[in-house]
Amino acid sequence: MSTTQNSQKTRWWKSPDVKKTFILWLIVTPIIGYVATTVQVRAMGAPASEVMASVKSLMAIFTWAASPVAGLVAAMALTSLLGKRHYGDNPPAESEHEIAESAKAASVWVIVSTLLCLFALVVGLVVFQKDSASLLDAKAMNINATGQQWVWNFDYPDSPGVRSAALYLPVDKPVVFHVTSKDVKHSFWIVQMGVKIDANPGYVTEAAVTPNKIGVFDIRCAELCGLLHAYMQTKVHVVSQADYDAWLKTQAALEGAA
Ligand SMILES: [Cu+2]
Repeated sequence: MSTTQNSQKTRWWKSPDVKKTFILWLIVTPIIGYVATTVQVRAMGAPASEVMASVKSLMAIFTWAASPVAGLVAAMALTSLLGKRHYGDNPPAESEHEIAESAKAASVWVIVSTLLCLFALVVGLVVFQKDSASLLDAKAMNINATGQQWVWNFDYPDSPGVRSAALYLPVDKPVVFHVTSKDVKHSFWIVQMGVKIDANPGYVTEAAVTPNKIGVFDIRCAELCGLLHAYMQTKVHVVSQADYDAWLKTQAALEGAA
């Protein structure tokens, strides 16, 4: 049964190459999904807020949702690279490319892509919504975060006069960041808390989070802002409420003495 000679009668999905691709797709998809999810989720580190935990599971869901697409591309590449040899002066007949003109194949592709995009949009919006819920929390504390080439400074409007280069936050308390910049565009990023928002000169942007783990976490700039952009980083110390109050008192005393 040769596909070259009887290609008009042999439907594309019955071709041996398509069957081979399909079987490879079934094998490759779970491998890609598992490896990509494991590597990616490990690389993201342990979350220090509920938002970051949601972002992590969202990334895992998106990776699994994308793995059949990546799997199909890999399966087609493997079939072509391993199965096909140089054709020389005898390229396959045009009719072998029937799949390229198949309305059915195109429809399936468009519908599946649309569903995947809609799925990503809806699930993403749900997490995004959760992300910004603390912005409306009346009990939330306020922090002014100001970026400038190439440092971050933090002011504590609830304790006037207190300013620090490393951020201090009490655990389990919602906090709203009012973010701005003194010079160029920066991006305020608390890596393990899933907070990342632009810091624009002459403009205040807001982001909210509730740190839920005591520890020291990373703050970085996530917008290329000049020569020392890569070094524009500091730490956030998440401490107990008692430790936070003690730290504020010390800072206020230092401000008073200065
Ligand atoms: Cu930067």
